[in-house]
Amino acid sequence: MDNNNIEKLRKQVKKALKKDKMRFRHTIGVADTSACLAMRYGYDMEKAYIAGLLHDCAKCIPDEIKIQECNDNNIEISDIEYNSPYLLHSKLGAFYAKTKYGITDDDICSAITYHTTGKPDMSLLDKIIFIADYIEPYRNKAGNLSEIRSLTFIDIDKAIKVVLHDTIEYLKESGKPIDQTTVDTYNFYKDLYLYYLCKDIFE
Ligand code: DGI
Ligand code: FE
Ligand code: FE
Repeated sequence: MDNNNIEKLRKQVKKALKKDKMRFRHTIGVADTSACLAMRYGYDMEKAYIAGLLHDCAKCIPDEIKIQECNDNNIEISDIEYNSPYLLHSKLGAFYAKTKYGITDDDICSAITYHTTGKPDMSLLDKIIFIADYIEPYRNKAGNLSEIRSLTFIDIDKAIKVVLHDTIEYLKESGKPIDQTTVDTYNFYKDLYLYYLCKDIFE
């Protein structure tokens, strides 16, 4: 890895997240976990580490500024995002990765954009960041964490299905609006075996 570049990004993110000390600790947890998953699934470790480092870089921006920054930079805001502006930290984070952190790699920007809701048929890096965000060592609130952690290293797609299932249940219980992308992602990973079956039939 280019350790000088990583160190530069690490310091910059630490500053951006200084309002919330736990957030930087989480960020390092996600970067480390993403690197481990890159080793497991044969992905570029440096790209995974950088995406992990930057995934929440817009998390500490106040909600009204998030909305303003999205409006100023032609980043579309859905009704659900207006109601739950914290969701915007993903899209805005990808924008900051490009504009403030000098990231030109589309795979990294995509993984940041979709790290909260996921999306159907994610790239390997999208999946690594999505799941690393949920299982990194400092996370301790969600249920089934130890099962999901070991499942992630056996079958990342199945682990993603479980995470989405549990997230949707949590959102329902807490009465929060559910983004259509979250639902679409769950349906995709729930029926993944059908997708592969049909792919084989039509190819
Ligand atoms: O930023 P983090 O806290 O590290 O993690 P994250 O970006 O995955 O955000 C987690 C929160 O996002 C968690 O409380 C669940 C919530 N979330 C995920 N999908 C949706 C959602 N919230 C709403 N309202 N709707 C969604 O579809
Ligand atoms: Fe996040
Ligand atoms: Fe996160």
